[in-house]
Amino acid sequence: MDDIEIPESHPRYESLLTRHRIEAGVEKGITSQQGLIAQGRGEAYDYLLGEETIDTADEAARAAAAHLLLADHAVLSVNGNAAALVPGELVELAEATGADVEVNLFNRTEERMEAIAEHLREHGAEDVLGLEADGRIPGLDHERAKVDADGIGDADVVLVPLEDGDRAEALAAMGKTELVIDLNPLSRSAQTATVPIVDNIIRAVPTITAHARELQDASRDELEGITDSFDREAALAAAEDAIRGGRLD
Ligand code: PTJ
Repeated sequence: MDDIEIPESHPRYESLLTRHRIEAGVEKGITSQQGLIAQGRGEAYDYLLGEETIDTADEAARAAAAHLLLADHAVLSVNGNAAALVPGELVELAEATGADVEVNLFNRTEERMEAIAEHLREHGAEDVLGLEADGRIPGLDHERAKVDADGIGDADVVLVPLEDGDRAEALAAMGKTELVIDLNPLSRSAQTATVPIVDNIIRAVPTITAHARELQDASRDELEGITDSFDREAALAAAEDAIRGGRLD
């Protein structure tokens, strides 16, 4: 992250920077080894999407911003990949929307929980939830089910970037409004989301923040108009079409 030298003119600048961040995340004890594989999968979809935010992903990001602003209690769930790729950007999104930040891991270890919480604090987070682990997501086995009772346990709106499908389904079954960032429109996470944002987390988080800032003074009616008119099925279909159309270079 810090000692990297990739010329910005490189045609794959963003992709190389992303790889470097994930690698540094593994070295720092933040990202799991499986996170490398997950990133590779994501990259393949991103390549086919043209490595850009398609219009429907931008609309989804706007709907996600509106949900976060309307929420009674919004929580941004942070795993090892999200923490490595967009730590400061997640803190900014939390500030723009009043959401809490909670570390929530698929492969949970106390060492990684602590390392991620510390990494987020280094990037400006004041309160980082997830370490209490006094709540449970029903329907999951012990370690993967742990959440904070006054964090994700209590939230009505949760942003889950790069979530494992099982947990995304279990959170949805709890009746939470689930905002998912996932480059694969066919993944169970994207398919179960209230708002699937089919975009790279590197672009998606700043896009949601930009919409949230722009909507800061919007009325409840206006925000509800945005959430109600968002068509998740159409967004998923458009992303799938864009990927099938693919790119040939
Ligand atoms: O840090 P942990 O222990 O919580 O583990 C995190 C990972 C991501 C390893 C874990 O949740 C996992 O194994 O996830 P999956 O099942 O591999 O799913 C990850 C999804 O994220 C896949 O559908 C990928 O296409 C997608 N993805 C990968 N990189 C990105 C991405 N989506 C958006 N932006 C990316 N950069």
